[in-house]
Amino acid sequence: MVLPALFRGGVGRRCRHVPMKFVVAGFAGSGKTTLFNAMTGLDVPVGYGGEVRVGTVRVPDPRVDLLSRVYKPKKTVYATINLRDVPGEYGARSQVLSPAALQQIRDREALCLVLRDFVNPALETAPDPLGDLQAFHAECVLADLGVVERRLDRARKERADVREIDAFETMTTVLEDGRPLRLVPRTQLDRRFLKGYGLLSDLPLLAAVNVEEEAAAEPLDAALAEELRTMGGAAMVLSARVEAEIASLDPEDQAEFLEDMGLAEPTLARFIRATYEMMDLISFFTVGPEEVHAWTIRRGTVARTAAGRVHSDMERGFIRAEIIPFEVFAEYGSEATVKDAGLMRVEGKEYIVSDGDMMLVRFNV
Ligand SMILES: Nc1nc2c(ncn2[C@@H]2O[C@H](COP(=O)(O)OP(=O)(O)OP(=O)(O)O)[C@@H](O)[C@H]2O)c(=O)[nH]1
Ligand SMILES: [Mg+2]
Repeated sequence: MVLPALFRGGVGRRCRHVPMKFVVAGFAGSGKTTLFNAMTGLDVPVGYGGEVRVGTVRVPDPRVDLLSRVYKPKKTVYATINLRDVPGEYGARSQVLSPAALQQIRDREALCLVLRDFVNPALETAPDPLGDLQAFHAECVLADLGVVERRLDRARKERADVREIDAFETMTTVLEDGRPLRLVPRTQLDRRFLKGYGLLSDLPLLAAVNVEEEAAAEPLDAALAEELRTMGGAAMVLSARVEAEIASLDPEDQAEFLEDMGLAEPTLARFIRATYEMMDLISFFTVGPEEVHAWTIRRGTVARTAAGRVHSDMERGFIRAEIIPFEVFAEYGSEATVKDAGLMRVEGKEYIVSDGDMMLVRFNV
């Protein structure tokens, strides 16, 4: 019945730790691989093209840092992202994405778009992040329109479900209007019918405006911010080179370096968290001497389903959850003091888990 037992394994199905699948995309030489390296800690050669790569990104979370300091567990598990790096297309087609590149974006769950705002000596074109954003957007809308029109044609011929035809008609209208699908609210578009088509303009979009090192602490250009807002996306200024350098430093040197650059924390940490939050993802924590573990769920998930994220037995045999909100824990410093203050809550299976809940699941199978 107590949590640590499950980490010894042996009961039912294994833990389900499924990372979200993100992609770094953008035009040639915009700094995608540099950013990918900084995010994953890998050391893929930068500079020109290369292969598609994947890596794992740890979602920085100061709450997990604190829990790990308090519990001193054998293992600390942060939420993770599976990240893919897609090389750009060179030559005359520098503001175009190849069909192969588009294919690498399709099966992902969120899109980090790198917009070049620095002089790249290997390219003839001056930086134009706003132009690149618009070109990228146009590419996505065009590609989606092709997919949607083909399916609509077939669906009509096959006399498919009217709701499906309706969904594809809605999408055609939106795309013909040059708007991305992500702007269409759930109530107006039944996304069940979109599964498997990998529609690009429906992906959550976070742009990294990749600037020269000297500009790393500058605010986001207003026109860019506005353009992204109308696309239902968001953006952050960073310098991939600076972030790569920070990532390679020892923690002691990092602080000094950040101060020199006029940065409060690595922008990358904020960027990763922002991508995560954009997907409406939140974390709950399980803690103990064996393991401090951040689990990822969608906002609105009930306790019983969340428990199933940890172990299928916990979902099946769910009795109740004992909850300590992280803020409360941080204030009181230990489980015992929280309990003494009467601030540990007992919740049932329908309880909607909040971001930062520390959860102990009582279950019986
Ligand atoms: N000045 C400056 N140069 C950068 C920055 N980020 C990347 N670069 C340089 O830009 C060049 C291209 O960087 P990559 O990371 O390989 O770019 P990419 O988008 O992966 O390029 P492709 O995969 O070929 O499309 C390299 O020489 C980088 O060092 C930055 O923040 N500032
Ligand atoms: Mg690259």
